[in-house]
Amino acid sequence: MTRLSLGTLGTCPPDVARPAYDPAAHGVGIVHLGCGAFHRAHQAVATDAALASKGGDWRIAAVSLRSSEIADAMAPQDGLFTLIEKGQGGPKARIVGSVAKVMAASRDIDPVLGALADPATKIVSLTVTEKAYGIDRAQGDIDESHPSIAADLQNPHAPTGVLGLVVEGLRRRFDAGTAPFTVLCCDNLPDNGDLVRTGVVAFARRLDGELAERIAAKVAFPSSMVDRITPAATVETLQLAESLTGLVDEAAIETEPFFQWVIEDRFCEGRPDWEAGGALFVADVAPYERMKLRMLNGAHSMLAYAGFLAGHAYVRDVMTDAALSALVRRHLAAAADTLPDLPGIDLKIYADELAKRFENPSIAHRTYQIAMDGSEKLPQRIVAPALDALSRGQSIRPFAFAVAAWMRYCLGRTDSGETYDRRDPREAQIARVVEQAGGDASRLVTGLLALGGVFDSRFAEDRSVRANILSLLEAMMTDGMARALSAETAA
Ligand code: CS2
Repeated sequence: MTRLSLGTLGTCPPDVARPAYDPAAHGVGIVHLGCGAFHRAHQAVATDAALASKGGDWRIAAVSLRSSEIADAMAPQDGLFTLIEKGQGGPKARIVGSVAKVMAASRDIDPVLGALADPATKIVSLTVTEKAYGIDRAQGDIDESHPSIAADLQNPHAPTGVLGLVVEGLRRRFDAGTAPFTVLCCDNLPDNGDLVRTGVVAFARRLDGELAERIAAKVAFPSSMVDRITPAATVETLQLAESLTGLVDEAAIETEPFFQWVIEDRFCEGRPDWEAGGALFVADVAPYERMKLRMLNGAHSMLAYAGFLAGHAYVRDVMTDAALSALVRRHLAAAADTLPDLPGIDLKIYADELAKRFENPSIAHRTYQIAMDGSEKLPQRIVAPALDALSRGQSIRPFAFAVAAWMRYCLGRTDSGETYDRRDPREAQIARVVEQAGGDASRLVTGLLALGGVFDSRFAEDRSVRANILSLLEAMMTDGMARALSAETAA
């Protein structure tokens, strides 16, 4: 079979959309850290539309930070990949041409640093997941015990972590008299622009006070809210891409039709016409970000823990479980109640649309995938809305339920006794708490609530929060998740 590439692109059947521009005619203007499925389904697609609409040197040099797999997959394809949209009707394929190349940082960091320092680079965007930053969110500082922060502070001119790379890139630019790039965080973190700014400036301050001041004064860190449900690609994804396009594509991805990107329009050196791809530019992203983190992501985390333990491999299966889907809707409503009004958005309609997206029968989104890195996700998804619910006198039960499900998941074994890997950056601490609790729900609650940086003390020390979590966790541990779910819906 023939491999997808610029040379073979023309052989695709006519119903496969192709770049409406000549990819090779556009230079690179963006370095993107983190070339996972989400980036390819989101920023790369919006950039593809921007290139088609207004052109410009805005192609993307993507960086894969840990593995070299995606770099190896995309090199023979000239950076092209197939995006398969799965909504109502059959799957639709589109070839995306905005990624010029993918560099594997773990193999060779020099080209990455070269791209960061290149005057042609105007934007450095990021989808690296919550845990990659190494920011101590409670203290508003870097976490010096984070492995890549610790390594990069030791060796700042040959960094491998996110903050180290951004700071070294900016240092090289300032030294060469080059204007700084804009740093655009696209991870699911609250106030993500300010948060990354705090981390970058704090990291730079450890190295050089003057550099830190220049970054603080000159670099733009717009916040952005990103949304598109994109499961990890599987062998079936690649097979489907081949059957739709007639070409072998090792980097194909599948995603839902829905796309949302809300961005603060503060860029130091210009930006692509991302509006052409559906992006919305606003003065303040925070209300959109909170809505999405609390409703979509909060419900996702809750249903991932409860669903995985109730035997549901995929989100769509969760939505066919009457008890659990009722709890998903309860969670969406409770999260909506913690939010201020957002002009033009009806949160009830948004909640209904989310439930429909979760139900999408053609998207195979694993609950186990969403369950990953819970200790990094719960603060903004569950704890923050719970604190608002507490201060408004609203019920905290749905949030306590989500935390209890996570705690139950932390035990690392299903109701039938099968073990699984927790996959959390705080694995060692969680394992210690679980071991010391020895199957006692109360000790488990106490130990996990005390994990550093996860639960705000106002949440952890609230008597009703603790009592609700404990009774729910006891029910989950004694009766099993399926019965606990029915009991909770009946309550
Ligand atoms: C999910 C998100 O894995 C997760 O934690 O909640 O990746 C979610 O699918 C996206 O944020 C949707 O935009």
